[in-house]
Amino acid sequence: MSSFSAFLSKYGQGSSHEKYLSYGTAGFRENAVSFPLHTVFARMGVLAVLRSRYLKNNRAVGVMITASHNPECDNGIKLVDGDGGMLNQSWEPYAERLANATDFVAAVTELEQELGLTTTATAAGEGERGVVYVGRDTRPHSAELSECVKEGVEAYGGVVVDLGQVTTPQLHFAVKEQDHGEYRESRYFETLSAGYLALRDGAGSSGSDCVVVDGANGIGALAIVRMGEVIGRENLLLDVRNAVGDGPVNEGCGAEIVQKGQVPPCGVDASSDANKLLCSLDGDADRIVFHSFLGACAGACVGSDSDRAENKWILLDGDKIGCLMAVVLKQELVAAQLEGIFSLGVVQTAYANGASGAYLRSQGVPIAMAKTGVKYLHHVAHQFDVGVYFEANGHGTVLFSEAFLAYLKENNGRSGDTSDRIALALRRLDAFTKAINQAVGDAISDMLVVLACLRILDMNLLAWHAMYTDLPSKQLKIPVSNKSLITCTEDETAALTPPSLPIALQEAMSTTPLGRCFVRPSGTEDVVRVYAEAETQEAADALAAAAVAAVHTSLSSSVEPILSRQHTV
Ligand code: G16
Repeated sequence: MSSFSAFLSKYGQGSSHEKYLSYGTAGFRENAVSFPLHTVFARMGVLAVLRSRYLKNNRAVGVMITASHNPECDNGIKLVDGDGGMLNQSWEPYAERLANATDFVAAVTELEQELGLTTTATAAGEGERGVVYVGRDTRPHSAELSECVKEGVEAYGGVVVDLGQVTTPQLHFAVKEQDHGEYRESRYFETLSAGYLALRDGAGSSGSDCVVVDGANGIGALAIVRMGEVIGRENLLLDVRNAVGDGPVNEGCGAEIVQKGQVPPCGVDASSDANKLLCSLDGDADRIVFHSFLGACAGACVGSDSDRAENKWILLDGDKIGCLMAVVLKQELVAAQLEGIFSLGVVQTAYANGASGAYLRSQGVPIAMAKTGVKYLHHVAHQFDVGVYFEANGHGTVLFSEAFLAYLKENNGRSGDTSDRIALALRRLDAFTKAINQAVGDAISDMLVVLACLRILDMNLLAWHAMYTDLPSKQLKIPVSNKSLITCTEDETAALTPPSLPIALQEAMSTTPLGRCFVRPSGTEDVVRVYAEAETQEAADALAAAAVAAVHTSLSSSVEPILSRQHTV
């Protein structure tokens, strides 16, 4: 589409929808069949050009078409900022403004003026036009919606770099790495694979790491096969289940149902896959959890004989991944004699199992808290030189400060005055910074780093699982039409409204040994999420049920007065 006026006649000036679209936990998400997403996506193409032009020097930004962990019928948009991170939060209201505008031209003109972008994009010269990297997942509607975004970019005078089908973290990585020249798809695979091989170099026995991967029927299944080819079967043996075409994205498989439902995905088998390291990605491969069926084993085992006889299934979630990485990083910081010079910390959310926090404290690793959403954790992790952040759902990464990276650059490889162990630790820390995707949580990168960490600690998956024992927990979601009636404290550990809700939750917790629960409105689905943990599984289940009842009661008694405060278009 060549002109902005043609764009306007195709997509219209006014709003295409009744509902007010909010920029949620990770962008806009709706049912792609029943909601008119095309206009919103085209408008986000325009917004992306504005952001890129605002950042100057043709700093590219990214647009990802995906609804990530949601069912296949949903689609959504994630905006990637010029540094490769999530869109700066100060721009979320601008995205909402354009998505919901009833007079789109007026809204764009107003925004241009507010941002001081005096030349209109269509009249801007080379170097000022704005560049947008566009990626998409494998959902059936993603290709068409991606065209809408591209039309918005081009009609508004921007330049599209179409990455095609990529994982969300691949897009983030490409945007972050744009200083290295033109986009080259292979750079992602080369960088991460080299980091992984360097990190595991000389650690543990030689030979391949073996993993069964549940690809959630999504894009991650394609990308991980490619990563396996680059790394080579002599180093990494992948057995991919739930690949693209095996079923709808995330249906019966993937990280979301495995972690939240605490059940194995389809495509794996309790007896033929016993004792194997299994992992599940989500629909856009930005999160991962590990799991396994305990079976008869020759060496040291955890779990009782009966657990193994029954092929008991165990889950190693984002908390366990964060703890594993923190332990390795701490060990290597100590070995490099850098502890106390560079800070290390872990960022968690209210969903973190209480046992993981206790474990980290016992290891002397400081913990910081953030509200749900990697955009919040990422921000908090910057307070450490080495900031590990993980949500229990498996979304996370490690960030390193500029000072720490500069120190590694100067000292890694220096010989003479460094002992072998110091030199090894510096090499490992340096390799860690390359194997991990510092732009965003990345299932494939996280998988490689976990495999290397297990080698470094000479730990099998059962020993990793035994690092600490999770408190029994239960997660549920309640479909509601009015989730905004529920509000929480900043850290999401306590409800604020409806007023009866915090009282009811407090009462339920007070009678439950080691009971902790909270509820919060989801930022990606029309549901209220419930989390409960307690001393026993029965108590956690009962506490979750009490929280569900409290949500229903409080909503039914407060609908009238609070509904009037809902957004209107
Ligand atoms: C997104 C966010 C995550 C968040 C998840 C669920 O993940 O990036 O940080 O934990 O949504 O959020 P909520 O509980 O608000 O629905 P993804 O993988 O779906 O993009």
